[in-house]
Amino acid sequence: MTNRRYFLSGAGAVTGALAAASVSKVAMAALPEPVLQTTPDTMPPLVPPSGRPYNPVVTLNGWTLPWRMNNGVKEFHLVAEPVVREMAPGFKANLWGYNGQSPGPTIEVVEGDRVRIFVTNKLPEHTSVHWHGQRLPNGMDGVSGLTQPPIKPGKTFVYEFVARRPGTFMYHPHADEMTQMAMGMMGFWVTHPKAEHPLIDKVDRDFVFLLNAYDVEPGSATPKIMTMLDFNLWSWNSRIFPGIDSLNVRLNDKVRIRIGNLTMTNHPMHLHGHEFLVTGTDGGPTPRSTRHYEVTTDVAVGQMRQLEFLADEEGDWAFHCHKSHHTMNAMGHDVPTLIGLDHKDVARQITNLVPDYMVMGERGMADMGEMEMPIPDNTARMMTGEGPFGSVEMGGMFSVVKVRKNQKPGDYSNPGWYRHPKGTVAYEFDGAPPDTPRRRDAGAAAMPAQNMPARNIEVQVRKPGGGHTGH
Ligand SMILES: [Cu+2]
Repeated sequence: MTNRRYFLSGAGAVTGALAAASVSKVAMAALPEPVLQTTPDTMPPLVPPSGRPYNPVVTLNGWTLPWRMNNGVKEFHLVAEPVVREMAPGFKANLWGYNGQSPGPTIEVVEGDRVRIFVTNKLPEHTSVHWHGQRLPNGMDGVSGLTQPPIKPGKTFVYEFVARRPGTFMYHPHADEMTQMAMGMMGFWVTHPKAEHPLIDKVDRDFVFLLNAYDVEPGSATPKIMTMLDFNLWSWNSRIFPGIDSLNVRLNDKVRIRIGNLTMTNHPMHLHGHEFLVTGTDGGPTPRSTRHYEVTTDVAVGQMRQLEFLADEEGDWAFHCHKSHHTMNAMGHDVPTLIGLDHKDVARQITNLVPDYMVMGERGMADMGEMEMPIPDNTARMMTGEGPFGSVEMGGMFSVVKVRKNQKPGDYSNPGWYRHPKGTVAYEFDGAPPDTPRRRDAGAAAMPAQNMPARNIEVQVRKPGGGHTGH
């Protein structure tokens, strides 16, 4: 928490805060001091210092925005600005975000809270903030041109509404969206229930993150904003594996993971070793009768999903998007499949022309995890991550849920690699390969093969010849 600055208590009251209107200089002086975050580390949960109590969430590689109470109103200050985000160790990207990071800080409130959010625009172009999924007055919905004028560079607007329903939400601009979301402007929002809720269970750990994607050419640092589908960095909270922190929990903890998708494609999220329930969607908590156990659930574009499970199996459990190209980092996409090809001849010929030529992929792509290949500066490795048994050969949307008996309640620190009990790890068989019995009779017993056709048949294809006959 050392990198956080908190609002000074007793800061001047904001008077005459105009909803969705720019604020005068006098009012600006009374704005809540913007709180900035300088590291991409996962910050501890922000235990609410004021207002109704709740069990705070933990933002993966992110943080929660502090607020100040002003006559019963929770006041936040978001600053839209260019940021440098370390997406993985050794790889920094020039993004746009809020309060020093992309994504912006998580906003956490309680059902029924009146919330006032000051948004200061330090971008080179206008912006707005849409509070994705919220019930609110139409003029607070943040659609530039439709429900408000855009927030010009240097201006501050005020949004004010009551957080009417509990659930999982997001925020993002609704002005030049293509650019601003491709550059990383987005954030998470959680509204906790104000009392015990029949459909919202208490959990021990509550993690949140956004799915986002960038197209940054290897060796450069700024995303290409025109990319529609062919992104090369698939990230959680603008981090890529192995830069994504693990989700560290205590054995038998009830765990909730809230996910929002602000990419241009869907992501089937897959958890190893446990089954989870989808307890919440865009519209709030799901009716219990609709819940069923899953190990993968799809999060479509623009959707939010809440997964819940009992972490009752110790270990290091992979948690990732199941689209295999989304667990890889930047690399040219035009690499042909070369498995089984013998390149020796080709390689020799090419090496005569291009001395540095290197063949990739003739035994699959796994070599890429360990290969000491020269890559441009400021480039994330394609697939990497050093595990206790070697390279994990992953990138992108991948992390690990670490379940430990000795993890203390409320301790989110990384416990290190799991120590497997003796005899519980897959091992190399060093005897003679056993003879696998196989059935030799075609079709086996259930349905004997008919052996048809009995003789070779010559297929004659007659192509339409001559001109059309004009039918
Ligand atoms: Cu995916």
